[in-house]
Amino acid sequence: MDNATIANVFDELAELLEFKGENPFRIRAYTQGAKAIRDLDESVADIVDDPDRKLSDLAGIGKTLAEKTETLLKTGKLPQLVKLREEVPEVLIQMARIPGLGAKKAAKLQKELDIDSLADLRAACVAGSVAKVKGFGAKTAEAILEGLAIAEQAAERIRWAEGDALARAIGRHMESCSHIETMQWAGSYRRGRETIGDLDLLVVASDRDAAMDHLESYADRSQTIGRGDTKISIRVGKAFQVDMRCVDANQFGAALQYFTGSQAHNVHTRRIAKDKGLKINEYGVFRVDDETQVAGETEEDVYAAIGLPWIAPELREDRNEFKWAQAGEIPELITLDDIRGDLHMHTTATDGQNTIREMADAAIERGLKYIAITDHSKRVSMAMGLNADRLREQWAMIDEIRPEYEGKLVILKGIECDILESGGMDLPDDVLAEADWVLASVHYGQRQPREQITERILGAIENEHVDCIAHPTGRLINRRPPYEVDMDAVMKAAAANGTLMELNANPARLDLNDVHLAAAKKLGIPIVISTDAHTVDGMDVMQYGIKQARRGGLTKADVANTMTYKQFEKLL
Ligand code: DGT
Ligand code: CA
Ligand code: CA
Ligand code: ZN
Repeated sequence: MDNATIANVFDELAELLEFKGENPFRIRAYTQGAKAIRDLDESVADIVDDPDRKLSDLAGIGKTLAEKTETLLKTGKLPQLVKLREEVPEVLIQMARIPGLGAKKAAKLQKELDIDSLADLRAACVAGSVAKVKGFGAKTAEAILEGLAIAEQAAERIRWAEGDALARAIGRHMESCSHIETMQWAGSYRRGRETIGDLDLLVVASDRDAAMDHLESYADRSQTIGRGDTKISIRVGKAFQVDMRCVDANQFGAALQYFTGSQAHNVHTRRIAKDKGLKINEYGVFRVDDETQVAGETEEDVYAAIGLPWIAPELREDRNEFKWAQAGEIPELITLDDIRGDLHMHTTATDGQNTIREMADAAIERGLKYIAITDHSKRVSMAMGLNADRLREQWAMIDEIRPEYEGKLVILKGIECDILESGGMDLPDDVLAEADWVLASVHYGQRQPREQITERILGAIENEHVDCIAHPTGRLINRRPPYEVDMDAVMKAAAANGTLMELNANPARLDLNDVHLAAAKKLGIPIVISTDAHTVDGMDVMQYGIKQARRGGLTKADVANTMTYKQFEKLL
């Protein structure tokens, strides 16, 4: 059982206990434990197996949680959770989240009307049966309907790249407001989380009302949720929320630090401040004894006041950043400028839309020094995947083109070879042996049991011709969960075999994720950040991969395609 699965169990437990009105401290112990386990860059199962280590020695994991984890690992389930699930049906939890409903009312409705799903609830509201339940009435039924719509939409977090496009559009609009002196995005968007719940904008304005009016004049605004003296929340498009806060210039750094979060990071900064006799909040850093402000104008000042160097927003999740900061060892995170090669892209030979030459020219335009052409192998029949003959034809073509790019760009003969459902590679070893660069990926049989998928990937890692595992978990953000795979085993094998692992920069994939990347780094596995471009423009997604890499704490040295081609050739 991997860390994420264990963490999910504790989150669910917390949610159910919350519904039952349990002691909040107990609930918090579970959610904190879940976070600690999810963020951990080594396998919990390994720690439990290690006779020299104790799970409860880890920060955030108490004795109870450690015991439950062991039960979970040994038996695959938690009796407490099984019981709670029987007591509290899933639909009740969903109903309780609807604005205006709450646990008690939800339970009453569910029982009296025998509601099995939110769709049932909607139907019951529309049919008028909710209004007839004692203590409800037509008004309440209407409010529930409204709440349902919001709950459905609010549950949707958008991908970072979408949030980025939106933030840029709103940013351009706000720039034309002459009353705004300083403007900066905060929140999960600034931290580069893979999904964004809402956007948080901070401004210093000479006229706050005018600044808020200006936001309200944004063309795609659909609703103003609330507006006060310093804060306004609007919805743009169908439902996405944008918050804007106006702050004083001498508090801007403190507000930026506070609203960038994460909450867990902020809780930790407050604790550090307290130990130093200081208080830190959205207005500044203050001495506790006489309330004098000691910092607030810039973020650097805020961190310096509590004895820390500035911490990059991508690291602010209360994972390792405080340990690093206190030791003076904050990694110098990778930037887009560090990238010299792109080792995953498709052409018209399969499902790409541009030719080898077009991709090569686009790579040069983007300052790259080497690329690998990695079209699909034959198993991907929908994309006209290449068999050995067609692949060799493509390679002959690359041989022909290469002289044109001499001194400008190295074009590697690559392949994205499928790992077959039955195990083994889609192309014979003698073909793979001729390639400069072999990616192995799982596209089919993604619903196989964990052992089977893991075995398939381990087989690919052990194949001496495979250089890198592409999009290792197969997840599509907001669309498809990762396939079941023992990532600990995969990473250990990759480390042992010198196989590289991909961070696929496609904003829908971002695969490996941030926690996996930190784990890979710890094992010394070189990461390759690739665009998997299917068009010339597809090469522009590299930036999203860089964001994710930064969240994983990766530096230039951790990423293979930052090397010069000479160094990279040596690594291969
Ligand atoms: P999101 O919007 O769900 O993607 O995630 P965030 O991190 O942007 O969260 P959001 O928009 O609710 O709040 C922005 C930041 O403001 C958050 O990361 C930390 C800070 N913040 C908001 N509410 C609280 C709070 O109740 N306590 C503390 N300590 N910080 C808060
Ligand atoms: Ca937010
Ligand atoms: Ca917010
Ligand atoms: Zn691909």
